[in-house]
Amino acid sequence: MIEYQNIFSKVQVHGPAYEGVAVEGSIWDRLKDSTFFSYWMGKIGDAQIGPIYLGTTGLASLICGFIAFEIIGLNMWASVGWDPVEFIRQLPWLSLNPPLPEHGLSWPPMNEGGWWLMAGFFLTMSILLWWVRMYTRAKTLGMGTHVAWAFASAIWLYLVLGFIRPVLMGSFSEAVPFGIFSHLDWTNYFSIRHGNLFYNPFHMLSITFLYGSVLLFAMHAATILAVSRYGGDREVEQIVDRGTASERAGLFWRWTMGFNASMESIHRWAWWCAILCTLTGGIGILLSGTVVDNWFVWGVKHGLGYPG
Ligand code: 07D
Ligand code: 07D
Repeated sequence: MIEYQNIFSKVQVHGPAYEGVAVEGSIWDRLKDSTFFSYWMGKIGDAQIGPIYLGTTGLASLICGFIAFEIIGLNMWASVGWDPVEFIRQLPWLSLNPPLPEHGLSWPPMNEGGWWLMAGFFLTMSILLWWVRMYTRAKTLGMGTHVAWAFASAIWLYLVLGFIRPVLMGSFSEAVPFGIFSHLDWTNYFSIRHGNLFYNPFHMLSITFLYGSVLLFAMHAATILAVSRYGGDREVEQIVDRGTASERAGLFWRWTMGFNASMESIHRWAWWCAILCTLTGGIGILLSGTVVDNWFVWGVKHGLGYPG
């Protein structure tokens, strides 16, 4: 059927499945026949699914993640007497808790935190192996390792919360429980225990970068969408054939606030803003209870209290 098409018609055009650039150094072959097209995924991104790279670290990570998931899930299920209906009904409130305080950093009985330690170990292995996978995949493709370092910043906060700070405090009971609401209760309790986390300057920084990331993301996404009618979303063309899109986008911001980020710098701003959220956050948590016991008292002492 012949249809009228122009460059603004919403059609999905695609050729034969593309295996991707050839690279050296992979020990596993690319799964050649695993590629397919999804019309609906094409609505939100690239319609071609695969080839996916599993690899040794990927497989090891998935296995470790699966073990952690099973330990957490089975402990939760056991906590409702193996009743499947209650398990589903109470799932958000179920929890696998860290060791009791009396066990300090020693290995506790399985039901008093041993399962938590084991799940934590496998979850951490899974996350670290996934990090290695991201790093090596980027290297193999000849890319920078920015994604891996961004992920490392999140892992830093995760490790501070569940491992580094508990070790410094001398007890795994300080760590976060595995559970939907129990981890929220833990977060609330942490703030109260340390005299209101709002007075922790690193919590302030972390929030600033969180809000900053959201603001930058909104500004960048909106700007590119606003010039996509001039081809602004087609980054390659904008680089080799300077059109009107980038110039308009830059001028818009110079008009409205006198300054514009460059096509490259906006991504550096976004990268740093996001990275610093969890980086400063991890510092804030690490200092709580180790260096500063009560952030409100600390704040008042350092001039954050009401001036009177
Ligand atoms: C959208 C990418 C997809 C990821 C998703 C999360 C699991 C957990 C495990 C049932 C943005 C997958 C979730 C695999 C299942 C079990 C045992 C990322 C996107 C969809 N939190 N937190 C959530 C984690 C901490 C806090 C939601 C993880 C700290 C608050 C989800 C960690 C503190 C609120 C979740 C972690 C804290 C949440 C949505 C690890 C301080 C919410 C997350 C490993 C930082 C929100 C009911 C999301 C909510 C929420 C997961 C750590 C505070 C369950 C995996 C200890 C205040 N957290 N969290 O979308 O609705 O992230 O909670 O450190 O309000 Mg949390
Ligand atoms: C948790 C990094 C680890 C995640 C990893 C992901 C999987 C899933 C599954 C793919 C999120 C592993 C992934 C396993 C795989 C699938 C499906 C990142 C994580 C490695 N706070 N607060 C922050 C605000 C209060 C408290 C940060 C706001 C209260 C504590 C953030 C408010 C009290 C901690 C922030 C507010 C309190 C924080 C988190 C307002 C509670 C932390 C940044 C408006 C009553 C954490 C220094 C982040 C931190 C943290 C925001 C209020 C407690 C900026 C906006 C006063 C204990 N808070 N907070 O990116 O770093 O987390 O603090 O009230 O530990 Mg807070």
